[in-house]
Order: sequence, then C-alpha cells, then structure tokens
Amino acid sequence: MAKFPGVDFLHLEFLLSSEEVMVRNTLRDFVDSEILPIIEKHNRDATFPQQLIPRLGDLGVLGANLHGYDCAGLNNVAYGLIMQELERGDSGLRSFASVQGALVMYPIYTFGSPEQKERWLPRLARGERVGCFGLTEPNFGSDPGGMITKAVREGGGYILNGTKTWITNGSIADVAVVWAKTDEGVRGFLVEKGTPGFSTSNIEGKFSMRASVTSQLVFDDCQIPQENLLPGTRGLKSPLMCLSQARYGIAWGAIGAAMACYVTALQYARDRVQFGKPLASYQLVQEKLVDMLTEISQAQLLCLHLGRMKDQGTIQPSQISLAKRNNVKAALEIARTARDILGANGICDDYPIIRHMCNLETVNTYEGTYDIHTLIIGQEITGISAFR
Ligand code: TGC
Ligand code: FAD
Repeated sequence: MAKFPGVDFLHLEFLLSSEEVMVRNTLRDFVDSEILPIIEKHNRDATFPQQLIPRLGDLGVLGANLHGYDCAGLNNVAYGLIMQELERGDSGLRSFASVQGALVMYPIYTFGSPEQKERWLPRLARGERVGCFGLTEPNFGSDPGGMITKAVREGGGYILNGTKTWITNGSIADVAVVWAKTDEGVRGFLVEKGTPGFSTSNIEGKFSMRASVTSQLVFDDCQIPQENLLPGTRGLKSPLMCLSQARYGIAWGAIGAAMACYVTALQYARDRVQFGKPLASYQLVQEKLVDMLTEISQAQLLCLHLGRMKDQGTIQPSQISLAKRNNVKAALEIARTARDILGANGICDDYPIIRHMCNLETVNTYEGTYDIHTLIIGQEITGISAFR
C-alpha cells in the first residue's frame, strides 16, 4: 500500500519541532502498515481490532500527553498529531485512544489517590488494561447534569445504581470511570470488571463506528469500596474537565479523517475519465477539491494554535468547543463531498470514504453535539445561557 503523502498546503510542518514530526511520522507509518490493511474487514464485521491495543501501548499513544507512570510525556501538539494520524486510520481507533487517555487516565491522573494512580496508570499506558467512561444515560445525553445514577453511602463504601449508555470500550474495559450523584453532588468512581451487580451489553446495529465497541453499563446495587471513589472529583465540573481533554483530541482527529477523504478524492478525480477528460479537469470538481483543501488547512491552523495554547496553559473550554465544532463539521462535509466525487464507487468500502463519512456522524454527535457546542460558544460571547 502506498505511503500516505500528508496534506500540508500551508507548509505547517515548518512550525513543528523535530520531535513532533518524528511522532507524527511514526504514527503515520503504523497506520499505513498495521491499520489500513485490516480496518475495512473489521468495519464490515463490526469488530474492534483488539490485537492492536498492546501496539498502541508500545507506541506510547495511550495517555501520551501525561507525565510519569510510564506515559510518553509528549506535548499537546505531538499528542494532537497522534490523534490526527489514528483517525486517518479509523475514528474507532482514535476513539479507543481518546477514551483510554483523556477520559480514563486523565481523571485518574487528575482526581485519583496516589494508590489509584500507581495501580492503574502504568497498566493503562502500556495497554495491559482497558478503561471506559460512563457519563451518558438513556435519558440524559446533552444534559448530563440531570443524571439519575446514584451512589449512596453504606458501610465503608457506596452502593451504586443506574444505567450508562453509548459507552465506548464498555464491555472490554477492566475499569469504568463512572459518574454518579451522591449526597455531595456528582462524584467519579472506579468500577472494576467483575464487581457483583455490574453488567455490560453491547449496542448492535450501528452504521457508524462499526470498528469500535459501544456498550451499555448497568449497576444494580453494586458495592463500591471507599478506595474506588476518585477523591478529587467535585461536581459536574470534574467530568466536564475530562471532556475538554477528549474534545481537544477529537478536533485534531477530524483532520485525519478529512485528509484521508480528500487525498482519496483527489487521486480518483485525476484518474477517472468522463466525457473524454479526467474529472479533475472540470471546474466544478476543482472547486470542490479547493474547498476541501481550504477547510483542512484552516482546521490544521486552528489545532496547531490551540495546541500551543494548551501547552502554555492558557486554553479555555469554549475555545476547544470552537475547534471541535468547526473541525468535525468540516470533516463531515469533506467526507460527503469526497463521496460524491467518487460517484457509485463512493458508496463502496473499496475506498475508505464511506466508512469515514459514517464514523463522522458519530463524531459530530458525541462529546457534545454540533449544536451544543454552538450554545457553549454562544453563552461565552453573550453571557446568556440558551440551554434551559
Ligand atoms: P454548567 O453549569 O455549564 O457547568 C458546570 C460546571 O462545569 C464547568 N464547565 C467546564 N469545566 C471544564 N471543561 C468544560 N468543558 C466545562 N464546561 C463547563 C462550569 O464552569 C461549571 O463550573 P462551576 O465551578 O460553576 O461549577 O453545566 P450544565 O449542566 O449547564 O451543562 C452544560 C453543558 C451543555 C456545557 C454540558 O453539560 C455539556 O457539555 N453537554 C454535552 C455532553 C457531552 O459532551 N457528553 C459527552 C459524554 S462522553 C462521550 O461522548 C465520549 S465519546 C468518546 C469517544 O469514543 O471518543
Ligand atoms: P440528545 O441530547 O438527546 O440530543 C438530540 C438532539 O437534540 C441533538 O441534535 C442535540 O444537539 C439536540 N439538543 C439537545 N439539547 C438541545 C438544546 N438545549 N438546544 C438545542 N438542541 C438541543 N457517552 C459517554 O458517556 N461515554 C462514551 O464513551 C460515549 N461514547 C459514545 C460512542 C458513540 C458511538 C456514540 C454515538 C455516543 C457516545 N457517547 C458516549 C454518548 C454521546 O456523548 C451522546 O450521544 C451525546 O452527548 C448526545 O446525547 P444524546 O445522544 O442523548 O442526544
């Protein structure tokens, strides 16, 4: 399979350090050689390529921007480039890494006790353990503050009751970071696989994120020992802080999916002849390709700037919302346009576009829908909340 050439119309590579370029190229090679050859079959079969988890650990991908505990300790631009390359392979692979790093390792790292960090972080970083993040409930998606999952103090610990749904990695996870209401407001708990009263089932019939495990988690009088409470968690702000980490990675990841679609459509338009000339020679097609490239270039600039801000510690959640909203929408439009340029071939999985297009429908919805991010930014600039 040909090496991926990248998309860098603005020569942004000159703004990257040699370490950042090296990390990106390592992931680029990994995606070309180990993900692309197998991903369409996994997508057809609706299976997650679980055999790649230890490889992700070897490559230092899991919790790559965390320090210590066997994490790679990379900066946020290198971390973003990893997400970009993984999602060029498949959004499901990037999702796996986002959940493990931003939604499981980050809360343990940020809110966990020293014992919780020592026990879980190195194993999660090496890919020896898998985690999931349970916030969404059947009746509370965009509005997680309404959650009804409850943890009631009893004896030396808590009794957990409730249901979480649409949980990435749910049934393959060794540990679930679960958010529940307590007498002190929302707190986070580590619920270990095999805990009596904790069961999972997979959500079937997905036309999107087929190469990713999505599950429901049920807690039925589940006894959670006191030492599994994440002691630093306080209110809804704690899970929302985790979402900021994951949304930042998604903004980068969307660029990867968009690049895969653009490069495929460009090559196809050059090769495919209709009315005696290549599709790429027609002005209408050129305009589509130019629009795609422009959106990719803008998304790249946005992420690079935000990555530098994140490293300086100046980034705000609403700025991450702007990037997640913009880049995922752009990627989805690019995927739909690329699908159109391939005509009938665009609906077939001989090409990666239809898979990315379907995956991006999920990416547009999870971690805050497009419209929820509109309202988050709207609230920031007007000072008025339109949520309720
Ligand atoms: P609100 O009153 O606005 O906020 C409560 C407290 O949290 C603070 N806050 C944040 N802090 C850090 N990062 C953020 N992004 C934050 N957003 C808000 C806020 O300042 C406040 O702090 P304080 O000190 O005043 O208490 O809460 P609200 O109930 O009005 O909620 C508003 C809203 C809409 C922003 C929020 O609920 C939201 O973001 N909804 C979208 C839900 C969502 O994104 N769910 C994602 C579930 S996980 C997932 O999808 C994983 S996909 C994984 C994969 O496969 O990649
Ligand atoms: P709803 O909140 O019901 O929204 C439906 C529609 O109404 C949307 O268009 C929304 O924008 C709109 N809407 C809602 N409120 C407003 C409003 N106030 N004003 C205007 N419009 C509004 N969750 C987890 O906790 N962990 C995970 O690992 C996870 N992984 C996921 C994996 C997949 C494949 C998917 C599809 C979802 C996953 N989710 C996960 C859940 C995801 O975060 C939610 O689906 C998302 O937050 C939206 O919630 P909802 O689906 O309940 O939609």
